[in-house]
Amino acid sequence: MSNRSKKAPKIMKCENKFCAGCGHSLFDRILGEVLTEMNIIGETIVCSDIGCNHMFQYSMAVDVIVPPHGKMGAALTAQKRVRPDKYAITIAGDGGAYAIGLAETVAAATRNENVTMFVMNNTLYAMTGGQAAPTTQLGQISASTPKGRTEKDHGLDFDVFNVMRNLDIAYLARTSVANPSEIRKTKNAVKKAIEKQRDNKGFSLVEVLVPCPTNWGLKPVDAMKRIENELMVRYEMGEIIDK
Ligand SMILES: Cc1ncc(C[n+]2csc(CCOP(=O)(O)OP(=O)(O)O)c2C)c(N)n1
Ligand code: SF4
Repeated sequence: MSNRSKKAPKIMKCENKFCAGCGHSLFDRILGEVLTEMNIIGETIVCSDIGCNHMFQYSMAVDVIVPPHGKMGAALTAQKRVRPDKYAITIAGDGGAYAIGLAETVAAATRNENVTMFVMNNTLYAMTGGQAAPTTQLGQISASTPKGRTEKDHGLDFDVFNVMRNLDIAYLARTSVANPSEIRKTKNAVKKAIEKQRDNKGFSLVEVLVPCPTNWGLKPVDAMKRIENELMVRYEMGEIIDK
């Protein structure tokens, strides 16, 4: 029987610190492979938001800065203007990018800043204990919606792409890590988003639907099924803007 496992690139310097079955780890491996294949590790600074997503920096050997939570759109803008010779990339959560940081995310997109945002959407604030975020789905149980999110009490969930799709930006895509085909699409989107920055095309954002089995109260395999059966059905998937 052939061994089809692929060795992790050297940029992944040690085992990650995420819970078993966490989607952030899959994304980090994808980003590590893309930075390695594009040969731009030394030319990249990752602007890391606070959240479980920030734990990439323990296992990925790349330069990192950590601005205040949610301010990635502003911090990336500053970073790119001060060091235009470096790729300005962020890894953020949906809480950071779409709640506390919504204004900064949309403002950076409105200016079509030449930066790249990767937003891990796990439909809640994971690191602080699983509270509801704008992305928490109707009916979803979270630490702050113990009976499930309702329109009456918590409002409808918010799809930021309804705003972003109308802006003059270089690239907007939504993918997931739910199966091998989606992982390939994510890798392709990550590469394309970074290429837009390389070619000075402007702002790019890739949202990746990732499981949080711990706060969802699901086994890892069932958390992946939730992405396929619920989230990938609810959201528009694929490339929405590609200029
Ligand atoms: C200004 C500020 N407000 C709040 C917090 C507390 N805080 C830390 S992480 C986090 C939420 C993280 O959720 P998300 O961005 O969705 O990332 P995830 O943990 O799900 O990967 C919050 C509210 C903080 N660190 N700083
Ligand atoms: S709490 Fe959720 S998002 Fe955080 S490391 Fe664990 S599985 Fe991942």
